[in-house]
Amino acid sequence: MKRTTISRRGFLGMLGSGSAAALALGAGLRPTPAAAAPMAQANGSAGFTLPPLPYAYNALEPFIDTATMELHHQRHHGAAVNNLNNALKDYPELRQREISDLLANISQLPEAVRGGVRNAGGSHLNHMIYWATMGPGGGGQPNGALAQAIGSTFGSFDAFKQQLTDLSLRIFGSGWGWLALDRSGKLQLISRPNQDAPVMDGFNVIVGIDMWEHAHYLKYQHRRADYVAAWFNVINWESVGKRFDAANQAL
Ligand code: MN3
Repeated sequence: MKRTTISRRGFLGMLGSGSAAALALGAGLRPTPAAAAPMAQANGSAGFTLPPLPYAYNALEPFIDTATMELHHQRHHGAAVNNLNNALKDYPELRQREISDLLANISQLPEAVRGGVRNAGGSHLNHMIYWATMGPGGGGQPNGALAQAIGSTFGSFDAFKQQLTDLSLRIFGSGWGWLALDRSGKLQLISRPNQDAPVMDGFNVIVGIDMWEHAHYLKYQHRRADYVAAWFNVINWESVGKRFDAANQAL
């Protein structure tokens, strides 16, 4: 097994700090929510790259199994990165932009690339958030401002957990269930089909669960409720709380 050498702090830093670049965008473009911005640095001439996991592939055992993590990260997320670069092969300037920036402004992109950005780009962003908000020793409950906001919005952590579980299990086909901050700063539970990224319609996602079959089928098969319950045991609430704080600051 290949262990990653990048530190978790370094990876999370990449995911969390895009506000300066986003705010420097030209007039007419919507600023990218800071917490959704995956990477602040330029993408390089090759375009987008697959960031290493911030933990080992077996780090989420027994909740998310090693084989699923390897396939999911290397093959599914990796394919999305390749497809995104292929979709933008004639637009080198777009390959230098942040993916959350492209998605937030998708209606202003050339029509020829919108499908690729929506699907492959959405997948790239969604998966980066998914990896960054899980971790070994996870689970439990948030604290700080996020805990207060969840309590005031949903009544209790348990009520929030039940509602996110129900919403995720109601997804028909492939999609994602999300806790997100809307433009007014209100927490909402939302689902999206396929790889549609909520940043396309102004949501800044805080944490979410991949409900595609590839995310769970090797270990859980049809038992999607068991997968959702397991995912709650690997949520890195410290990382999620930082995303919430960044999203609030970007309002
Ligand atoms: Mn996936």
